[in-house]
Amino acid sequence: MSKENENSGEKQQITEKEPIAAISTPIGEGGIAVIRVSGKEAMEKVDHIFEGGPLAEQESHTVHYGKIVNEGGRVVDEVMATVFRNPRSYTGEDTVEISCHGGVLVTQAVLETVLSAGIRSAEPGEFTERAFLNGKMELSQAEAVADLIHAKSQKAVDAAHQQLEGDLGEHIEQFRQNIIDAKAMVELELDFIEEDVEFADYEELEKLLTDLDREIEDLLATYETGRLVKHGVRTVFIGQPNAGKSTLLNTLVGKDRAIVTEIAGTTRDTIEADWSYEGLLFQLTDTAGIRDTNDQIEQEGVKRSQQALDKADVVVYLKDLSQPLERKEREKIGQYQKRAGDTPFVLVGTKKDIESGDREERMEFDLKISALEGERIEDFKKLLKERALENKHYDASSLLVTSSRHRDALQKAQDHVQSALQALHDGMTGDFLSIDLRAALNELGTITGEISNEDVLDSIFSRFCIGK
Ligand SMILES: Nc1nc2c(ncn2[C@@H]2O[C@H](COP(=O)(O)OP(=O)(O)OP(=O)(O)O)[C@@H](O)[C@H]2O)c(=O)[nH]1
Ligand SMILES: [Mg+2]
Repeated sequence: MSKENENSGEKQQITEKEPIAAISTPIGEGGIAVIRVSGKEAMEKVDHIFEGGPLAEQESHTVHYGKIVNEGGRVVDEVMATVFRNPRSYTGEDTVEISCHGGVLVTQAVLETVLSAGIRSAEPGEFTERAFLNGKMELSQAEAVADLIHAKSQKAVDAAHQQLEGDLGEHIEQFRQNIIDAKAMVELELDFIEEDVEFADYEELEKLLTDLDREIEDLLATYETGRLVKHGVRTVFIGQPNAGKSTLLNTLVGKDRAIVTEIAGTTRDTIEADWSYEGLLFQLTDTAGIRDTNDQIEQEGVKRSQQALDKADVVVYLKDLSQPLERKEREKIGQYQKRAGDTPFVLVGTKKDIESGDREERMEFDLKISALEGERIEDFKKLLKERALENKHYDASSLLVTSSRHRDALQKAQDHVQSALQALHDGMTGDFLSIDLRAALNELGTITGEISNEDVLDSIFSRFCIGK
């Protein structure tokens, strides 16, 4: 899909590069497949192999029926070709989108014919990279395109949309403007400096920097939630063998993802499954029941359980209620709880349907469930979400920072703002403040792409699929 720039009237510096082409729809059988061609003389090049043109003489945003014909004069496919003229295209360049029949071989044949017209294959994300370089979108918006494609939950889609619409970019732009104002105040002062350092607008400058520090802090604070929304909440089920971990995982995902038997020690390796609840993605990890064992495979499984634990966003300990709680297990639970530290820890009693009254040790459970009977499973889902998001900013409508790259840049920008503030308090001269303010500006500029280098761009665009 090509997004026409609504503000095509505004000044844009479009650089048209050599034409590139790629299949932009997923490879497989489908009603239609789209091959995108973008770059200098895209229409003219396609005209070499398109019967039904010339596309080069057509208006922007018009669709034309025709045939793709190869060098030997054979008709490869009947297609519809849509013309987008510079600058009113996704990339900003002249673009042709060829809709052909959606078979694997026919699509490939159309692409090969297009390539034979002196057009090269596009690299992953190259269309979007050109859109960025042509000022069609800023860098954080381009990254949002990738996030949108990779999104696995509704919340992740929402967060990507928000970033795509430029909400993050607007925030950053406002921070930059504030820093530019602060710089102006500092530099104005420099002109008058004699021996005493004094800023005419000391209080105003102090307030500006203090507010900025707080606002960056507020935005940074959304990252914890943003990360969960984008990548999912890593939820690890642990407990003794036979506790019902695999049964619970299967119940949540609605299929027999993990093998369940009455034999203790059934699960040997960690098993992962994605599960969405109220728009939030959970990456569930079922683990091998933890116990002392001489079995080599099981030992390795237990080791992996421990590793999964260390990466968890939420730990769920399952205790089989049909078995007495022994002191040893009770101590173990305490150790896990301690090891989890700040990570939310949920203690769940399982097999409530066959709970035995007989108990050596008493323990407070967060919840008692029966996965087999479906008892209190809804409560369990609610509890999981609640605990995953506790102490986190979670306002579905507010802007979330979801990328670690953005988080790092914001963090560095904030450090510089804080050290400028410190310099101000310490009575340092304006040039000290200026250095920090300039550094903060640079950091913020890397988010929107005003400041970028090839390595950063390469690593961002290589996450895209070919054809985007
Ligand atoms: N009555 C009852 N039985 C259950 C319940 N949940 C699980 N079970 C049974 O308990 C046994 C063990 O269940 P699993 O889900 O394999 O337990 P696990 O914790 O994954 O066990 P390991 O993989 O060996 O660590 C199976 O026979 C299940 O059918 C429940 O809610 N009620
Ligand atoms: Mg299991």
